Amino acid sequence: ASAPVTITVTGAAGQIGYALLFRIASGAMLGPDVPVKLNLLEIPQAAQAAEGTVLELMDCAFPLVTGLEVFDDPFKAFDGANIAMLVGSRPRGPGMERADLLSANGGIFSVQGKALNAGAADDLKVVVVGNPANTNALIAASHAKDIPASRFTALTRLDHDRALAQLSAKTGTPVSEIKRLTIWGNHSATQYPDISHATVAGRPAIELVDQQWLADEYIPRVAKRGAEIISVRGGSSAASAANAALEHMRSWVQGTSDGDWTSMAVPSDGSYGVPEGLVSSFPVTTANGDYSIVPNLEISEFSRARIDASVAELESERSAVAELGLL
Ligand code: NAX
Repeated sequence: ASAPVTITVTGAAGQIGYALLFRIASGAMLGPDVPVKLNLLEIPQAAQAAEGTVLELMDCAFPLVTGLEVFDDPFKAFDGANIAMLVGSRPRGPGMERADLLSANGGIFSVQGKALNAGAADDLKVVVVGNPANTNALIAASHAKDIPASRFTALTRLDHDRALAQLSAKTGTPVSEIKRLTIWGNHSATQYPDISHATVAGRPAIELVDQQWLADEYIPRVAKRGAEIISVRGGSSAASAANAALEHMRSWVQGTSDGDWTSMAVPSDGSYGVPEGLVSSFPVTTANGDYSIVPNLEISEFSRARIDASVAELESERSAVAELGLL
């Protein structure tokens, strides 16, 4: 058997944490042959609830689990981490301004960046789930000077999967036959779900749907799906978010399939006019534990305007956190 992979999950006592940990432990993320050591990070007030989750994880007697531990100190929790899934963050409370939200999360992600820098393994891979996910990833990366920024990614796979599901429903085609869909930009309502390169059962998606449906229904439905879930379920997306975080890591580790790609928010290398360093969602392929931004896609005027709008929002978040001294 291979050596155990150390996975640190933050916000372990939250609803996404609860939906995520059991599936990682079962082997759904890294496969049925890879033992896992799970480090659960929580704030002190929620550490006991995380201990409860550990009792339940024990009771599953998962054969792949070689270790289970709860921490309230990020430096201990990230020690030796190969994979870090940063789920815990500070939600926007009533009357909270964006600057308050950014600074509360800046406090969390700057410390976690330093802790990762101090002790994580050389092959570290990070996915930030906690919102504002893209900018939290930027903050964490900027406090981890010895770790390549490219290891810090943020989750837009849930948006990607929502976009697949909506296109599947509209065209009556199984998701397995839809390829090359892209989420661009920020994990927020400005994101751009792009079907212009997508194929549905081998045919160009844009030939199967009309422009009005695309602009007036599809794009806003995908971008505002989080709010729709809250209003229908009475709580924010949890199992679907956990699944997306798991699939993000699984793709990164195991690779995307030939002829297809996925969406990940990654530090820009300047591709597609996205300013270098911004953590923005792109179409990416993965192989051998590395990802690359899909090059040379043609960007229509329709797409350009939407990508630019979401990137402008990311730039304003970056300036706001820079002004707060968080970078
Ligand atoms: P919960 O409020 O259920 O859980 C969050 C947990 O994080 C709590 O147990 C809290 O104690 C813990 N926490 C807070 N600060 C921490 C710190 N410094 N270190 C360790 N743990 C800490 O939220 P949940 O529904 O699980 O959502 C978690 C985050 O995911 C939120 O920020 C949410 O906005 C974000 N989401 C991101 C999505 C994405 O696609 N990128 C989609 C789903 C979700 O909305």
